[in-house]
Amino acid sequence: MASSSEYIPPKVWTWNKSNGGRFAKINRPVSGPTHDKELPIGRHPLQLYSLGTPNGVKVTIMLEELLALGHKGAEYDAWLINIGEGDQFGSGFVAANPNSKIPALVDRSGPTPIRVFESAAILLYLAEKFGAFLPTEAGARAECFSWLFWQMGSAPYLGGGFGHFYAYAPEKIEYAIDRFAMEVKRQLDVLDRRLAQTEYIAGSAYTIADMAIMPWYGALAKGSLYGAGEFLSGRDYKNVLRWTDMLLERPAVKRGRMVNRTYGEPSSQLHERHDAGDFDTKTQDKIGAGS
Ligand SMILES: N[C@@H](CCC(=O)N[C@@H](CS)C(=O)NCC(=O)O)C(=O)O
Repeated sequence: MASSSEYIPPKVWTWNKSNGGRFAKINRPVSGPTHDKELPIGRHPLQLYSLGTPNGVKVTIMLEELLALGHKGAEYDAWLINIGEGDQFGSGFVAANPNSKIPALVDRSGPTPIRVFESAAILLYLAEKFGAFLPTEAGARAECFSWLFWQMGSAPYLGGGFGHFYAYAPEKIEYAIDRFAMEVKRQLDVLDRRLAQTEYIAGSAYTIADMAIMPWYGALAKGSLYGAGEFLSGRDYKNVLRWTDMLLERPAVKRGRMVNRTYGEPSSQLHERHDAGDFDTKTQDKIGAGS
């Protein structure tokens, strides 16, 4: 096995700011704000501060699904948080999420603003607030919780583990890629076997568990995450692909995936969403790339 030069950990770890990783500029061993910056507030009850990554689109899919069901209280402003530039370390964002990661939601519909962070917490908060996409029958509800939290526990192996070492680390370390490819393929197999039995991940109903899992594992199997579809033989996970394709056809999923998106076709990027009409008038192809 190819190995990188031998590393002997020192007695006490110290912060080497120039470790060369793709995120060296923003990764820090401490939390808290680095600068003063208030968050903007729009006119809708819900204020979302996010970016169109798999964790971000879970929430914009949910909001678009709620609006499609007719829940007017789910109207939202989606503000862009540029994590590459360190927006997540502004004082206003840290007040909304002390963990400095997108997505963060502030519900301003009541007398006191309510902040929610962690994508699954946001999905659950919205599902409970609007009584939607979360089964009420105990067994189905438990199944939905189980798969939702399966995603929260599993995705860091996919993103922070596999994705990091396969796509972003400054050198390709066989041991690390091997270890995480093995685990991520196992996770895909867990999903594939489940989806061989049920239409949606938690059973016969579409729930927040589907919204949480598809942007990560569906995208991975289809080859649109880390360019790793072929490497992980994504085509083998036929039930995952069947379910992903079904979800991607939903108009609300299509809209949700456009919000706060800063890559891909300009027509698929709606950097900020402040009105339902923005999908028709404010995508990057309409307002000019680079603006
Ligand atoms: N467990 C969190 C993970 C959120 C997360 O990792 N967000 C990433 C982008 S997908 C982020 O904001 N990274 C910025 C940073 O680490 O500084 C959730 O599900 O909300």
